[in-house]
Amino acid sequence: MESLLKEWDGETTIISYDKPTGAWIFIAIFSTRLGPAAGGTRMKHYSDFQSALQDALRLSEAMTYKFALSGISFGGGKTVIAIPCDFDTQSRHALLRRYGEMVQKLGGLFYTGPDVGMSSTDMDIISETGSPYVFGRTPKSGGAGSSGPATALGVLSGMQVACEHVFGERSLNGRRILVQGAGSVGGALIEYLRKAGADVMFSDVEEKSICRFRDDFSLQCISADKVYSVECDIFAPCALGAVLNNKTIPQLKCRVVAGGANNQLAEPEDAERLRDRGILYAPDYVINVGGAMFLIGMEAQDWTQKNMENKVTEGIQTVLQQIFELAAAKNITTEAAARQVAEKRLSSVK
Ligand code: PPY
Repeated sequence: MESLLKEWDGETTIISYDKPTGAWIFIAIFSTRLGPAAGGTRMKHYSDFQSALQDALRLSEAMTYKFALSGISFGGGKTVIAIPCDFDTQSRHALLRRYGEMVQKLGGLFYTGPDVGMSSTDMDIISETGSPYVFGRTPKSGGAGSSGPATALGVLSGMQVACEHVFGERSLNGRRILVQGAGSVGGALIEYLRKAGADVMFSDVEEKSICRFRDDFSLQCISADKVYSVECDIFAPCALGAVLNNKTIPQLKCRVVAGGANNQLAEPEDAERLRDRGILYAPDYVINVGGAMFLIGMEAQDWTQKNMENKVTEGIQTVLQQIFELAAAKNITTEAAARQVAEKRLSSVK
């Protein structure tokens, strides 16, 4: 734990052990340079304490770059609630209320919302004690609801720019696209892609998603063991992190990687591995910011739905184009180019 924290470049980490449930809560605040830190709360089981902490630390860094590139005046943070494998769901409500109290005590240093393992209903519970620092409540409770479709819209916009770069045209019509994970982001992305005329395949382990997209939509379902080696134009990771690594990258048979999942690269060298294989990578935090823009824009800045859609689409396309051009001009990876653009924005603010 000591070395993880020493090597991390962020500002503050708050660690709490929730005795009644045995859950660990990690609130990582990477940067408040552009404004109060914001980022989702991820709740899941981890094999060990270290990997849960590491997830929070890395995700809070990505949030910082996300906001820096999107022009939204928030800093980057993230919470991981690491629950034990025998977690009793009966205790969920009380745990979320205790977590809300922690957020409340931070007094606006950190704003949160949903991430993996969390829903709008959970946000309603957290805001019972954590209000007004909670985004993403249900519409019934005054929130904007699910951010999945907005994230998907941003990913779609990023794919169009990537296609222009690689194939010379933005259109996704006829492109063979594999979506890994058909949950709230991947599922919405599949719908956008079908409307755009793409030839969509998907991969998921949840029976409910498989039934919906394979049986109702008649889409080809790719088994987990083949997901990295299927031939396609675009591979879109929309589920887990670290799916791009030294084992999977050599198997890929795509021209573009563009998806909604956070922290897709297992290690920094994976950006070079992708480039060496001639695969154009649209950095995850550049194209998956639509959800954060949706939550903050709709709930804190009075954007209309149309307004939000335009800002997500145009904002992501402009920045991604700039990143691809910078990467080509300087002969660096798209990940390195994205970082340079983000760092520039961060250092322009005192
Ligand atoms: C993410 O984009 O990964 C998020 O965590 C979204 C978000 C942004 C701001 C507040 C809460 C959640």
